Amino acid sequence: MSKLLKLAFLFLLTVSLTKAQPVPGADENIPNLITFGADAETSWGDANFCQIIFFTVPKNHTAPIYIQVYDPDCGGENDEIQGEWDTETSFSIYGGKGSCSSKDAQTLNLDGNYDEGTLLASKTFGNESEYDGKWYTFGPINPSEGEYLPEEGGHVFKVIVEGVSGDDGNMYQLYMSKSEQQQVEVEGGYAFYYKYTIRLHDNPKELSHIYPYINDSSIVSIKQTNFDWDRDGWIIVRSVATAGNMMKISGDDEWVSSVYQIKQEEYNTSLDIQMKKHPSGNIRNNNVVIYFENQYGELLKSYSVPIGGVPKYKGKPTAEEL
Ligand SMILES: [Ca+2]
Ligand SMILES: [Ca+2]
Ligand SMILES: [Ca+2]
Ligand SMILES: [Ca+2]
Repeated sequence: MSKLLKLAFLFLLTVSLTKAQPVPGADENIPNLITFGADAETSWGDANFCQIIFFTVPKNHTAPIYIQVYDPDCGGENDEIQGEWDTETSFSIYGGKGSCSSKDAQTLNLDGNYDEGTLLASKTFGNESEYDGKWYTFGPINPSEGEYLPEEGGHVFKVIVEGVSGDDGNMYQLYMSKSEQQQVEVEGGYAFYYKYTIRLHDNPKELSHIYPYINDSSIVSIKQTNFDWDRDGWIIVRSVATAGNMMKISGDDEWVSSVYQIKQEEYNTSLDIQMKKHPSGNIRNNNVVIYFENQYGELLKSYSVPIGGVPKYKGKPTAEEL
């Protein structure tokens, strides 16, 4: 990233971030994250039984923070049973040098040193009614225990969610809070990720979004890849320069990719990747994986709140667009 773009990025962060700490975020309108136990079938929608989410605390925030998980258990409400409840899921929080800058933490699978850094807190949950439909709080955590990354404007924490055993789907939400008991935003804090494994809405009227950020003027194209979409509707890219272009969607237990050419106006803006369900509403409990790469095969960051705000198309639709 050029120095100018970095400055613009930090400026956009400070002016645009509100409601930035629930994951999934309010603007994403995604019901839940999901991670299956390691013995699950991939055809149920989770390709590799892990999820990694990053949280940034701005440099000027020095009071303790908390990482909270809604419905961390796998059982009762909010979760997907296969046979009987027998799934264990671990939630682990890392900080310190290398935890977030490590290339292995920015890849798709739990390979190499993905867990580099200092383990600050970890807990494994099974089918435990005590945590069913409730928030669990990790912390207090001192912001300085995160990895300081100037390009992110503060200290960054890594949360690794891993389906240790069993075959059920654990649905949950994450939150970075400045309160131990409640969900209270850390002003200027935000969350990002390189890959999302999520549950889509059942209601076809709901429109979900993901907001990858085009941070670098050397990006000429992005490749989106999705898994197990079950041909459920459409994935559409919208931006300041594109009224709406289709991206390919996958079938059952299948990976599919398509390429989108980046336009100059899109540098230093977010793309709005819209996930529109098929209007029949026949496809329920749909779990999917999605990620984005630049032309060098590097994964792009998506932010739970779009950097610079939700992009608004500024031109007239042309023939090839929707
Ligand atoms: Ca089971
Ligand atoms: Ca539950
Ligand atoms: Ca759960
Ligand atoms: Ca699916």
